[in-house]
Amino acid sequence: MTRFSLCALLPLSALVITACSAAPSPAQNAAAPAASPPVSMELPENSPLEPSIVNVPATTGHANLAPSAPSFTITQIGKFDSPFAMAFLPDGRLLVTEKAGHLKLRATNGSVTEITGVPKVAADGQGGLLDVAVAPDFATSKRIYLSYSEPRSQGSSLALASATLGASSLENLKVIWRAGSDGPGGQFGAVIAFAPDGKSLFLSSGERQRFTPAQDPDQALGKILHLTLDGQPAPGNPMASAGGVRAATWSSGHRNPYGLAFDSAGRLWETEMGPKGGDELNLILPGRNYGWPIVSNGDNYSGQPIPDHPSRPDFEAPKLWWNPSISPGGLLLYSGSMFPAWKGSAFIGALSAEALIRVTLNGDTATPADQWKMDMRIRDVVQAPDGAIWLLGDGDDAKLLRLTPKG
Ligand SMILES: [Ca+2]
Ligand SMILES: [Ca+2]
Repeated sequence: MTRFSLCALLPLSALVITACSAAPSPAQNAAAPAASPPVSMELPENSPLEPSIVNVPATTGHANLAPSAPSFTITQIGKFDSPFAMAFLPDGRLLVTEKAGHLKLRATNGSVTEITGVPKVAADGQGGLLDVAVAPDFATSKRIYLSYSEPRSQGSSLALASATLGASSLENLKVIWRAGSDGPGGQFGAVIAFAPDGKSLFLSSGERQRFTPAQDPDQALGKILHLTLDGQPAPGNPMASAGGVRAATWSSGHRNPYGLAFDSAGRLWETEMGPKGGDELNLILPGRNYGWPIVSNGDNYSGQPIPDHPSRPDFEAPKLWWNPSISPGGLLLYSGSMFPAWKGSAFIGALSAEALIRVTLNGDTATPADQWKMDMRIRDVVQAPDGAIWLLGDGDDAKLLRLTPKG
């Protein structure tokens, strides 16, 4: 009998206090999840068929535009190796994550140093060191947040850590939240967005190409979580009294959410990589279910159809969707003054479409406005303190670009 199957036979109370918990590492502060029973390392190919659902085709919200030439000046200002995300410090320095497990700090003069003390990551496929976010009170706390795929005894788990940023190292590193559901599978989502009041945070958690966990209220996969700054379920969540994963859940039924940002009125917007032809821009509302994997305006990569969103109007439909796929990465809600005409617009970095996409927002309504051909896969989009828009590429030799008005 293996260690894992023995653990599976023990009652939950025993699991918590016995050696079934994974061996502690120096960075394990959040309650380490008990080792799970043996999990299949095979991923399903298709979403589960629900033959009782009659397909009602989606007819509104299709957002693909013909690509156009960029209408701004593009300046290359750096290069990174398979980066995932970037975030500005208040003084204009830039933190960049590289999936292999490197946290880089770019000074305003362009020089780049590596920050030591990052947690160990499971760097393969879509996993590794993922998002970086700078605490709203960074000026006094020096606190940053990192999301990453944490190596587990079976596969990996999405984890969230906080630390204080020293001159060239992380200090006081604490793992404050773990998804659990250890096992195989790529897309972690992993994007951090602070609430407008700066007192809590939202974290996107992908379904890791496993489909059904997105509809399982007891698995933190395929969810948007709402947590305190210390990684606990935020008070006031839709299922706050239910405990466990449910208490931390803000919304469910997501596939692979790579963009998460608030607009100036406090609405939370999300970009989500769907299956083939089903990429989405969603307005995230508390307690709502966004339908994956039961409905999608796209279909399985195998060609097996999935009923479109109007087939199940009880699920929240996307405001916009893209077919062919664009593979949305980071999402920026622009609030700067360098591009005054674009204040309030959403900017989406597209990987497979190799485009920067602008969407205008008016209350709850989203309208596609521009799809600029950038000739590179775009992983992240952020606003610099001066209002310039910075783009981060993807893969080896990924470019860092600064966009400024023409002329
Ligand atoms: Ca959906
Ligand atoms: Ca469909």
